[in-house]
Order: sequence, then C-alpha cells, then structure tokens
Amino acid sequence: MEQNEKRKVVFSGIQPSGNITLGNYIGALRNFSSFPDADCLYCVVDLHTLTVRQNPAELRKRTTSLAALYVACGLDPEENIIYCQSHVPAHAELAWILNCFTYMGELNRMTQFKDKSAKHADNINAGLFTYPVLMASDILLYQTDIVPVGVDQKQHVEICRDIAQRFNGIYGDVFTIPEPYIRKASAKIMSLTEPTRKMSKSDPEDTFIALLDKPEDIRRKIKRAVTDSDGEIRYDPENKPGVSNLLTILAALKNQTPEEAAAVLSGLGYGALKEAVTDAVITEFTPIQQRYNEILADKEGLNAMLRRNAEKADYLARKTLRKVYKKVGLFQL
Ligand code: ATP
Ligand code: LTN
Repeated sequence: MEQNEKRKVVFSGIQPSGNITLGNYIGALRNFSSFPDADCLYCVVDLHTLTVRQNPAELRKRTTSLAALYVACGLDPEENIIYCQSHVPAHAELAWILNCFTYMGELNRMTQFKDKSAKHADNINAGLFTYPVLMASDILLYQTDIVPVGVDQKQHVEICRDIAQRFNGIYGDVFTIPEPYIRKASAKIMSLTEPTRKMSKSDPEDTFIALLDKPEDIRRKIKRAVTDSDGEIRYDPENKPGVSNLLTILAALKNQTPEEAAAVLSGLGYGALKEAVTDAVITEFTPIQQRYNEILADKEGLNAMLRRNAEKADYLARKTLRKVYKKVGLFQL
C-alpha cells in the first residue's frame, strides 16, 4: 500500500435488544471479518435499544454477551475496536448537532420507523423517530468509508449520507461519505414461521434461530419451519418463500448460490432440505458457542477489553466532534 494512502474505515453496529439471530449473523456479523486491510470498529449500540422499553438487568447482560459474540465470531479485539456505544459520549453529542440538520420529512419516510411504530403503538417516542440520526452519528464520527449491514438498513445508511452531504455543503469537507456494504444474496433472512417477514430478534422465540441456541432447539425450530405443499425444492422467493428462505440460509453457510443449493437437493423432499439446513447451522454455530463460553468465563478480561477499546474509539470520535463544534460555532475553551 502507498505510504500516504488512507486505510479504509469500516463501522457497524448491532443492538443488544434480544438474542442475536441467524439473520443478524448471515446478514451482518459474519461479514464483519471481511476487511483485513481496514480499520474496523464494531459497536454494541446500546443507546439505540432504549427506543423500545428494555429490562435494565437483561440489557446489561445482553450488552456484554453481544461483545463476547463479536469476538467469538472471529473478530480479534486487538485488531478491531469492539466497544459499547454508551461508553463513548460523543455518539450522543454528535446526534444532537445532527438532529438540527435533519428534516422531519425525511425521518417520516423511514420504513423502520413505520414498522416499529406499528409494533409499539403505545410508545412511539421521539427517540424512535430520530433513531437514524444517532445511527448517522455512529458512522460519521469515525470518518467511515464502509458500513456492512443487512438490506433492511440500506435506507438508514442513505439518510446518513444525505445528512453528511448537507453538512459538508455548508461547512466544507467535515465528514467522509460512507457506502453501505450489503451481500445481496443473503441480505435478508426471513422468519421461520412467517417467511414473508424479516427474521427479527425482538419477535417471538420460535420465529428465529439464535446464535446461542442449543442443537436440539435448532433442530426443532427448523423442523417446524413453514414450507408449502407443492413438494419441490426450488428457489423462488415470490411463490415459495419458506423453501427459498431455507435455501438462502443453506447457501449462505455453504458459500453457494441458492440455486446451487437447490440443485444439490433436487428430487429430494423437504425433510432432506431441513436436515441439510440443520446440519449446516449446527456445524457453523458449535465452534462459535465454544469460544463464546470461554470468553464469558473471563468477565474481567472482557471488561478490560471493552474499556481499552472504548478509549481508542473515544479518542477518534473526539477528533471529529471537536471539528464539528468548531465549524458550527460553539465556543470552546
Ligand atoms: P430488532 O428486532 O431489535 O429490531 P434486528 O434483529 O432487526 O433487531 P438489528 O440489531 O436491528 O437486528 O440489526 C443488526 C444487523 O443485522 C443489521 O446490519 C441488520 O441489517 C442485520 N439484520 C437484522 N435482521 C436481519 C435479517 N433477518 N437478515 C439479514 N440481516 C439482518
Ligand atoms: N440500526 C442498525 C444498528 C446500528 C448500526 C449503526 C448499523 C446502529 N448504528 C451504525 C451500522 C452502523 C440496525 O441494525 N437496526
């Protein structure tokens, strides 16, 4: 690499809002290790989870659990900055500024806001509405080039780009404009019981496979997954959403296309498809679960790692925040 060529910055986050699912893993988490030549930050976005009511003790537990999962999935915490969002105050500070550069109209168009408002009709709070602004702050604080996410987050990365361009248009080149990184074929894993809906960690247990599920639970859930009555193993998301979802999962874990996965099983029944998916998921998850248990057994070590990395993130974030404060005219001592 050229001496003065800037290394790319990669940033992504996952909410500790429930058990991490197979969808989170295939759509996001497993892609996090695809950038060996970049400076990578992987954040446990705990502030974002407060947009929906959380049980405090559980949230605390899920936060360290998710950090341990990042490491268990192969992210070396010496090479990647793995940390909690609330440990770096600059996220919330920049969010305030960017709130003043974001229009109600553009936030109103966000499909996640519409979905979550419908789901939590008794608690449509301002945080749920400005969620994308906090996400933009996460990304822009680190001069991020690449944001690996599932396809459901594309719209949020786009609004982040719009906010950054608007800000740069007024104050000069303050923020790097980020690009989403979405692996098309596996960007959206569907619910096992309602395969036309996204698999989501805040939905009921039987709709998703969790990364920490025991083999017998994985087996049972896949056995019960909704298919159809025509009996043919064929990739056709429109007409055969259940079967196509199982093929997408199998293909993602075997690094094939769904059509290739279907060809291997052609002529067999849905039982064979489910068996193949079950084996692939268990084979993938078993070593991750073993590493996870080892990491969690050393709580002190995990906390020390999170502290060290939060300091590194804080240093980088402050640099951008200072620049922003100066540009907008906040008096600094
Ligand atoms: P919640 O149910 O609390 O909204 P979630 O399961 O949708 O959570 P997030 O924390 O919002 O998960 O998402 C973390 C990452 O996982 C994002 O990059 C998101 O795009 C990706 N992701 C989430 N669900 C899926 C899915 N079903 N298929 C592919 N990627 C997904
Ligand atoms: N909104 C994301 C989680 C998230 C995120 C981020 C992803 C928060 N901040 C920054 C990428 C970059 C979601 O998956 N719901």
